[in-house]
Amino acid sequence: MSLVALRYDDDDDVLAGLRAPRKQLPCRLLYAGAGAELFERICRLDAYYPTRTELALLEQHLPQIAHHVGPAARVIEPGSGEGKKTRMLLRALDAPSSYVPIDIARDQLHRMAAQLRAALPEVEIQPVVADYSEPLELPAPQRAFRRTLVFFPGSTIGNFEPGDARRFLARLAALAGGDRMLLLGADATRDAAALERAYDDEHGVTAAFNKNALAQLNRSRGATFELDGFAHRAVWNASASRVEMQLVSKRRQVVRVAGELFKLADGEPIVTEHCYKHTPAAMHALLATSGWRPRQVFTAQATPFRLWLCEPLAANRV
Ligand code: AVI
Repeated sequence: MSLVALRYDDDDDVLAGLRAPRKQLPCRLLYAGAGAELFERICRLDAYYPTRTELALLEQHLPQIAHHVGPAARVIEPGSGEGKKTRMLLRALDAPSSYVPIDIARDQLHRMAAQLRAALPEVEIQPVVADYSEPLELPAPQRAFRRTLVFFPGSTIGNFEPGDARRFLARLAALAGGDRMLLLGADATRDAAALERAYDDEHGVTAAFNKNALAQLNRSRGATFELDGFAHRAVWNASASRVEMQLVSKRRQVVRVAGELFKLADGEPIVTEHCYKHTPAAMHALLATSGWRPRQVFTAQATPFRLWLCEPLAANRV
């Protein structure tokens, strides 16, 4: 999920990113501390269309998806979040055997697992505290299952750089095994005005979310960022098919991070996140190079947001 191939050991990608000619920060900083709650607020904004579009798609198509997946599936979800979509999926599936949510946020994960156990006592819940963008092992299942469904909604695949996205989806294919399926939510919106509304909302929630990356560095790395010295900007880069979340320096300034000084020019951006918008052609190519192929694609009416239900690339269809 790092923006470019910077070293990702401990926090050194922070310093490497600030030393780069085009300054950047790892997008995980956005979600730290207050960031998780700010992101939940973004998801509730009218202007942020992906969440409600995907919820409507799930509402409409889950019966058909459940039919394809069949009974007694094990469900794996990297980055499980607050769990609304998960509950919809598990309720729609035919007697799912187990659910494995994978998330770095331990407290939120265990809270969500406890709620799910209460709501769906017949499903085995096996939470895994881990950074899902790194290699990981799954817990041994206690109950038999027929196939594994990987659930990766929310268009989070758009926050991976193209090479990272390919490696990640290939790793999920290996993790899920031979009899696997993938349900992936991905956005293909390329309307600059809609993207600007969604990523630079009038209520300033996305701006606060973006600046949380700096606040997090002030807390965790002894940084001296003055949040008022930066402006949130969301730039649609059509040729790269991505929204670039930036924090633009409002003046010439010097900041200290982990004891190192960094100079910023007036107007200089720090890139904090890329949000790629995958056209159908781009998604077909990404899937084909990572061990998957679409079985059925569900497209929203108002916006080109899609649910991609995928199976192994080499699957023999009858
Ligand atoms: C988590 N992810 C799918 C969001 C997106 O739309 O790329 C993150 C986000 N960044 C700003 N607003 C939302």
